[in-house]
Amino acid sequence: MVHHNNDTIAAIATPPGVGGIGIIRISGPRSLTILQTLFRPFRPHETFPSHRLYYGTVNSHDNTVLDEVLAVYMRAPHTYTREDVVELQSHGSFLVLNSILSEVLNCGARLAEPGEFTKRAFLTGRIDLTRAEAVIDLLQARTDTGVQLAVGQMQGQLYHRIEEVRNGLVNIMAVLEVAIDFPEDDVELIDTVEILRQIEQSVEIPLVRLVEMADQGKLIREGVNIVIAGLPNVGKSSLLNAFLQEDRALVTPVPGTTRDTIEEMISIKGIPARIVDTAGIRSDAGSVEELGIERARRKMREADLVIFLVDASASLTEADMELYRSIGNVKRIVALNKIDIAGEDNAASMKAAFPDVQILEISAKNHTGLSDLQETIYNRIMGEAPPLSEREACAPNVRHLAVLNQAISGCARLREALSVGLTVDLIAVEVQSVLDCLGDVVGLTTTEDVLDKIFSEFCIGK
Ligand SMILES: Nc1nc2c(ncn2[C@@H]2O[C@H](COP(=O)(O)OP(=O)(O)OP(=O)(O)O)[C@@H](O)[C@H]2O)c(=O)[nH]1
Ligand SMILES: [Mg+2]
Repeated sequence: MVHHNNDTIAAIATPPGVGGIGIIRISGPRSLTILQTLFRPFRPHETFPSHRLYYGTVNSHDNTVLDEVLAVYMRAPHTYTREDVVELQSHGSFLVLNSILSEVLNCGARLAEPGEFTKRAFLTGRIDLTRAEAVIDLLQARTDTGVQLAVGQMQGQLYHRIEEVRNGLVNIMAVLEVAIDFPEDDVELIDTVEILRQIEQSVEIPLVRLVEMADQGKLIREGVNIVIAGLPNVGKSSLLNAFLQEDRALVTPVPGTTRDTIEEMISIKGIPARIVDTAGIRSDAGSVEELGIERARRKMREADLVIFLVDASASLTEADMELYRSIGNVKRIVALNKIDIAGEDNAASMKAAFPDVQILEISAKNHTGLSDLQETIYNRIMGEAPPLSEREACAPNVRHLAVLNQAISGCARLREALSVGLTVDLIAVEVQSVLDCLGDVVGLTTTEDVLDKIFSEFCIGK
């Protein structure tokens, strides 16, 4: 892929708002000239040796001091973009940053598009596409596990796995090409059985393993919706507060305390979960509560998992059971709350009312049974997905998954072509199509629109 960008881009790289420092980032051939034009080092320098920090001021074109800054010049190619890069670290005032940025733009830089620095790192070949995508995953990660996966991918975990498979295919291709170049020596040149074995061992099996890991990737990137549902006063808000370890929702002994839904993010063993506390559902509610109840029912239907709460210190009612049945097809866990004041017999008889579902005993008030509950939630969510093994973990995203699945179907066609004895050049076509899919994952053959879509998700300055 040829890199055409000869212009110099600039942007504020730190978030808007007040901060200790703010950074303006410049990349491209004019970076050094811009630095020399705007920056007045306190200790005069003839030149700016690369990768050093300089202290001075940034002055406007009429020589007004805009701020005291630290400046760094990083000469290509050892930079984020592989181009010349300058970073100006000013005080973290948005006004100051803006005035410095407009001077930089006056000196011939143009405002960077979202993700353009990272896009350049990709286009200049410093990183492949999976690593560029990992940068955005890292910025958007909502749990420590999300961060770990993003960092792993940024270091090439996914890239290397794909490269290994690609290399296997390239070797197969080499064998086929020999056979194509010397057709008179006939079919004996290709050992069909051996090639079939290689395709299975070094292509299909590793690709299927990657696809299996995509489920985890989806969970970790997108998270899940967990809804706490139940009759009024069973302790839903208390459970939300217990998860958050703070008094987020009002808790009172009066049924009907929560009128609206309350949503907060928590981490369930590394999976980001939006946990929703709902209005207790009952039939004789007032009109405001009625609206909350409608909303609660809707949330319940949209949930990935419902925690159905019952009050284990009271007796189970038909209203509990009716609500429970209305959960429909959504995954659920039943939690018997207030176990601290419930009689053992009562709890036991309640369990009998919920066959075929996991039932836990908890006290939201005393925070007992919560780690079991989290464990159960995690297992219900992960389902068949293999557990996350820290170092090995790799999490293909939705884009990778689609292309990997194409590659796997390509392998099936390839095996078919081999076993029915198609000509070597037709077999080679199938090998090439699988190779192209893998090239797509790492960005070798990815189309311009796909690239634009990926990088537009970034923020400006990244
Ligand atoms: N003993 C005991 N009391 C609890 C427990 N959990 C909640 N409670 C009490 O039950 C009452 C109702 O708790 P909430 O958390 O407000 O119940 P809710 O389900 O959110 O109620 P609504 O918002 O009205 O639907 C409060 O007095 C809580 O202190 C528990 O585990 N044990
Ligand atoms: Mg409540």
